[in-house]
Amino acid sequence: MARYELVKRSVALITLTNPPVNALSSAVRHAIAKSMEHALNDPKVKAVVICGENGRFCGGADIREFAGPLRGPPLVPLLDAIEAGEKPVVAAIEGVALGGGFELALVCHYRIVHFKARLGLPEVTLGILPAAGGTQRLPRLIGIPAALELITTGRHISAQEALKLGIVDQVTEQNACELAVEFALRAVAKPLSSRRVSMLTTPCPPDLDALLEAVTMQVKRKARGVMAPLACIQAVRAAATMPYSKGIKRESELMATLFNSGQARALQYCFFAQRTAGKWTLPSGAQWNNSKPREIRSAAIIGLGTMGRGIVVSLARVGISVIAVESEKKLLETGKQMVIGMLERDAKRRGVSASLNLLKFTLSLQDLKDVDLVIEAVFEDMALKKRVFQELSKVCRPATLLCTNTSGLDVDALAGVTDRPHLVVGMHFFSPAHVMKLLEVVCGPRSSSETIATAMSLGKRMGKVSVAVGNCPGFVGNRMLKPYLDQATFLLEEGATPEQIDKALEDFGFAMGVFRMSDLAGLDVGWRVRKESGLIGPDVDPKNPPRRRQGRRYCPIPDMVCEQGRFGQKTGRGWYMYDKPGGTNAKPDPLIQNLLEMYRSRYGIQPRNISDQEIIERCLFALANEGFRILEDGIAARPEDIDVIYLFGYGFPRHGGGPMFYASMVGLERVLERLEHYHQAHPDVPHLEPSPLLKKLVACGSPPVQKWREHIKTMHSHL
Ligand code: 3H9
Repeated sequence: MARYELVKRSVALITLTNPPVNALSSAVRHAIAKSMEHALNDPKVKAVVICGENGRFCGGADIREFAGPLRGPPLVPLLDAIEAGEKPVVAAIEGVALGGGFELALVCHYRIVHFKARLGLPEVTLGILPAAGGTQRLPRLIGIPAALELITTGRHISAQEALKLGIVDQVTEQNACELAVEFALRAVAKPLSSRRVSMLTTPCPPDLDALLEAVTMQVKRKARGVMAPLACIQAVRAAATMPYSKGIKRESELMATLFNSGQARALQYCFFAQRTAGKWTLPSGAQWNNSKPREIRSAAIIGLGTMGRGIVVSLARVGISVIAVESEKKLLETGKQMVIGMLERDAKRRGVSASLNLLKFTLSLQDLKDVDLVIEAVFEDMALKKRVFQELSKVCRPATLLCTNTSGLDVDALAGVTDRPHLVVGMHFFSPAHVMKLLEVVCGPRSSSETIATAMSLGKRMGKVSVAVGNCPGFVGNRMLKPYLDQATFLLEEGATPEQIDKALEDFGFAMGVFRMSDLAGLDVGWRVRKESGLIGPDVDPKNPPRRRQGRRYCPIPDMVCEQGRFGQKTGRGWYMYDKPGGTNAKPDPLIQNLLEMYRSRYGIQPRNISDQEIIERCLFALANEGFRILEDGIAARPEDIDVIYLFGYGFPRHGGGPMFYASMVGLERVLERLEHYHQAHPDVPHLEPSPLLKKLVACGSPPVQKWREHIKTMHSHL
């Protein structure tokens, strides 16, 4: 767990050896304590260097240990002892020094950093704070404003920025460890007192209270309802106003309030869920670690609408040559200008040069003969997509992968019109595609494991969080959205307003309430889908009661809104009104209020007061209930996959963990009881009927979310 060597006859080299990130597990802490004791007691040793194996200093405390009782030596006294020791200790930082790893570096008397290393205190992203002295030492070293910013955001910084901020002593392009040993030898004769960061006086700005207040407001605005950043601010205040010995106690008290909180559990769950999501597996036994992806050097995008443009940018900025195809000259020219502008802005922001030489724009599919992969992003129309896929089959070389960006159409039906169904897969990006991190990789029954591996690895290369899902209408994300949207509109019928529902959801932590989100996405898309699926229009049986379709409750209010030409932000009117078409400042619209009142009186609905609790329960439990059905149907392999999709694609608050984790936090028994209650009140809404899997899990004693898989695996998988 830590290797001890004597080098250059007088330097103790302690190497952390806990792959993959040298996390400070109890065994590692124990090994560091023993090694330090040995080094401090051995008269031959004049100085100490601490480094990490495999080019990684340390990724911090072992997060997996947080779930159990504390074992092994606690970190704070261990780190305090390193700092207080009479022999100089040098941290040789390569790869990462994060969280407890960074705190370990802060107690070393000197820090030498490789130029590619990243440092930071990301604890806040795990719902906790840097509780091994990080909140007390960093402000003493770099001042309150800079420390506050790093601690409350959890941002990783480069070696160069760390040098500029005064966190590290030297940045090197050489082997940091070798340089640190030389450095340590030179440090032997120097006094250590000024190098003990906990002994420094925190440089305190004159307007401390105003500064803390401003940061508090900023944090509350950005991360509504999130506890950890606020606790971080209080801990930093202690660093400014108390001696280290008291400040470290305050840090520990604040940590105690966070450590067992639901938010910390949710955020730590998200950390692991995100990493689990990449580990796809098929019933055939093919999986992420036994399927080799193909190398993709060139790609083509068909369609330069909003999605197509974003996909071109995502590919080009990771060095893939892209041919972009449009059907008309004017559309091609507009798309080209937009893509170039987006790439130039993106490159400027990242301080690199725009990779415009990788782009080619064309009107002809014939130009795609040699590309490695094609992503179709044309209008959401099955007949059109089939024509494109037939054409691609003829034009592209037999080995070219054919992918579709459809947001819900049948991927296998598209595969069926090609000459290579095994090379067809869905790559469902989210808008705007160059910004949104989520990618649903939709595996058709005939997609080969190599095809899936290639789409997943391409997603990773583009910086996406890729999740493999099965093929069904709407896949995972959009399939679950339907019951969620339905509940929101039923609540409107029953007496709520769009702003009341949005506020309840935003107070819960959603980036945007359901109606603001719909206005942003455009209301006409869903309207068209409802027309195509026969829910409205000439195919509807005239004998149908107006609030019932296809044997279930139906709310026609969204159709009435669209009939008035209100398509959301782009038309300046939707569920809200905006100052102008394309405006973003949503204001409640009295016309919508009127429409709702008229609607209720037409259908004899007596509006009632609806509580925020009912809004949250009906929207979120209906969402999770569909998630359980998706697990039963084998469309998602794990609850973690569903949660990751909602976290990265639909603005579900990270501190809620995602819909499935949230259901488990509330308690599956309670979710079941509430769904039964609401289904009894609304028997014509099948989505409120508790799913068999939910009932099964409750009957099995409501196991934690990580164990649900054991209850699902006997069921059919579409992956
Ligand atoms: C802390 O330090 C608290 C202290 O202040 C106070 C305590 C008193 N623990 O991300 P990757 C696993 S809180 C356990 O795919 P990359 C990870 O799950 C901690 N496991 O690699 C994965 O496992 P698997 C503050 C960890 O190269 C594998 O390592 N530190 C930890 O893309 C590879 O991870 C942080 O928040 C950990 N600390 O990125 C840093 N870290 O292979 C968290 C990773 O089974 N870590 N694993 O799926 C990271 O941000 C990234 O992992 C890192 C590497 C940037 C280090």
